[in-house]
Amino acid sequence: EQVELKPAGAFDFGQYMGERAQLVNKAMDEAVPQKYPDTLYESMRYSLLAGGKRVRPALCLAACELVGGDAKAAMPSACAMEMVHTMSLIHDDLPAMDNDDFRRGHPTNHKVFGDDIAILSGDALLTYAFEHIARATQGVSAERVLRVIIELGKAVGAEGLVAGQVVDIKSENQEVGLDVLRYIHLHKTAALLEASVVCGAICGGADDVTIEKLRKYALNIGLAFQVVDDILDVTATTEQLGKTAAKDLAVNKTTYPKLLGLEKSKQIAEDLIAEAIQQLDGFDTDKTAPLVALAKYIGYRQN
Ligand code: GRG
Repeated sequence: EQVELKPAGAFDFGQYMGERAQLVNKAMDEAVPQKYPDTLYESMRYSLLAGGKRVRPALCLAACELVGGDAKAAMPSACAMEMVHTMSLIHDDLPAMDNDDFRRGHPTNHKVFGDDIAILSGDALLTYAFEHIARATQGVSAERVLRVIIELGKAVGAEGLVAGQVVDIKSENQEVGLDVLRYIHLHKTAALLEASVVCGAICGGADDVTIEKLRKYALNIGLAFQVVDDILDVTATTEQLGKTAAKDLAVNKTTYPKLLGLEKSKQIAEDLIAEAIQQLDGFDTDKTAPLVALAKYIGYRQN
């Protein structure tokens, strides 16, 4: 799958992300080699190595480097973020959830391997993510590795992704307010972006004040990601399907544009990105380029 990322200013963001994706893909290929039982590992590797922008690993490595760490220290955490993200997509695509046939340009995991193996390979990726952090992280104190595991556990479980997905499912075909919409976005999307940045910073040796600044950066880009997604849903659907189909789709789902209108939603996305970038004040400007560019990419992407 082609990854299309626009360069932001002098810093070549497209090239940066391409290089990072290559490093992360190699590390994940080595972390999850093909072995017995064949079907299980084929299913895990099918989704893990199927493309994707690798935004979460990139955030994790960039945060580690921003606070003065070596990216190698955060690589197992970066891979773990993508393992969790991938398994959440495998489960999200199942007939019992979103029932999707395609993901990242390929047939979904359950379409190729069946629902049973898709559930189990998702479970295996989720548990292995934690094992991999504990086993493979080098040059980071045991106390910091423990903090990383706690951060990721919180982001994924009943206080994170799973909670967001439950509230999302229960809100389908219902009128919900901005508070519920914000809850869904914070838990389904922002939580794992937050864990990616915070865990990278912890591996890089950051102090608590720095970690909390970067947490705020990540929460803001996480929320912006979903607001922009909602905006693109309206604009892309209207363009691609025509107005009637767009309206049909829109009845099932509450979105920012539905609650606040397109213009106000765009303003909110812009404000969130500005507030995220503001958190990077005080760091070395030549070191903040990747996180600034990632925030701008999330805020101003066109698809
Ligand atoms: C996590 C234990 C556990 C269970 C899964 C199904 C579920 C619970 C949660 C759903 C989470 C979900 C699908 C959130 C949406 C995440 C999101 C923003 C996806 C798109 O991310 P991109 O654009 O995608 O980074 P690529 O393909 O580039 O990685």
